[in-house]
Amino acid sequence: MSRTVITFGTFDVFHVGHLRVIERAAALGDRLVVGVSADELNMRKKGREPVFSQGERLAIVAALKPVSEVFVEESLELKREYIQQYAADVLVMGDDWEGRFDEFKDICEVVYLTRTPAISTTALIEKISGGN
Ligand code: C2G
Repeated sequence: MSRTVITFGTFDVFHVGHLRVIERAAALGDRLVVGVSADELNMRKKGREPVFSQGERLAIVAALKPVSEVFVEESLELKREYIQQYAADVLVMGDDWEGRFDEFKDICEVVYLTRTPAISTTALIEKISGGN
């Protein structure tokens, strides 16, 4: 039987940390579905607009070889619905979210993967805007 993995993220200013988590998530099953957070969700969550729009972020993630399907994550509160809608067997998140999604262990496996060290969208934005 085929195993569906689901993961979520903003994936703004796409970098190798994003790629690694997507590759490792895909390796846990046969089909990887990725929820890419909506611009509006980002404004609510981080108080700033992403550098790349949700359409651009979706296009980048959808073009990756390990990704089978993408959708727009409209709300953090809809995780259970998304897991059910995509019939996910495994929910994968980076360990910055450790423990936060344990409530879904009743409907799927929940796996937290170690983040790739020393790289983040925020650090990249600072580096680029600082010019060093
Ligand atoms: N990530 C990673 N290593 C990094 C940076 C990010 O493994 N150096 C992982 C994060 O842990 C996450 C994914 O890449 O699993 C996407 O990261 P973000 O774009 O920062 O996602 P976030 O804003 O945390 O959105 O519903 C949950 C949210 O949509 C998650």
